[in-house]
Amino acid sequence: MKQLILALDVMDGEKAMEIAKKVAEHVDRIKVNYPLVLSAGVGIMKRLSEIKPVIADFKIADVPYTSSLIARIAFENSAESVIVHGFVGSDTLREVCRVAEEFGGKVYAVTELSSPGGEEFMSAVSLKIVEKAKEAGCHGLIAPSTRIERLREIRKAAGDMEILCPGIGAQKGSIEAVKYADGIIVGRGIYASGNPAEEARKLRRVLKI
Ligand code: 3DU
Repeated sequence: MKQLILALDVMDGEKAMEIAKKVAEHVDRIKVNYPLVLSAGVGIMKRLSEIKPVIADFKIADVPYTSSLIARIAFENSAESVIVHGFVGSDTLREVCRVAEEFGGKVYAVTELSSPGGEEFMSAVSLKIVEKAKEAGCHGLIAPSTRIERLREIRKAAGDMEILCPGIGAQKGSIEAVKYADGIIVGRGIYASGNPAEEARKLRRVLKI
């Protein structure tokens, strides 16, 4: 079954916990990013991980050593997986995968951002990123639901790597993405709605079709 991942980009820890509990029965995993972790502290990951597995979307993009420290902090604080930028190249990708392996965790590499700017530089190299991410041992990829034609190409190159797609909802990505992806990542479409549980339930129903 296709996964539904909540991108919990709120900036208040208690609010995050409240939303996570409300939507828990409809989502598979919770993705945290800088807005929440920098506001609420890294400890929020452990609390959320008691509800659902946590993906640490720190879009790691540094030299291998610094990247390894960031990945380690994420896994030591209960992350189930981390997201790394793919453009960093093989050495950083390999190093983050090495740390993940120590913890039995997973690594997802960003291919091209779903925002319009993702096309300016990243689309030109995203298939190469797929290749490098695969060679480095990444478990999966992050690919855009906002450019289905690119997603289709990425799917072809990815083989059996898992693909997660952000962009549905606020960024106006297409739900057609579920044809090529293993899961969708939705933030504002759920947490910024009047009724997060209901929005998550509706998305879950779409994923089952
Ligand atoms: O646009 P939304 O509110 O549904 O949130 C999408 C989340 O996914 C957000 O955390 C963002 O940082 C992340 N993301 C993208 O939106 C696009 C990417 O290419 C990669 C990650």
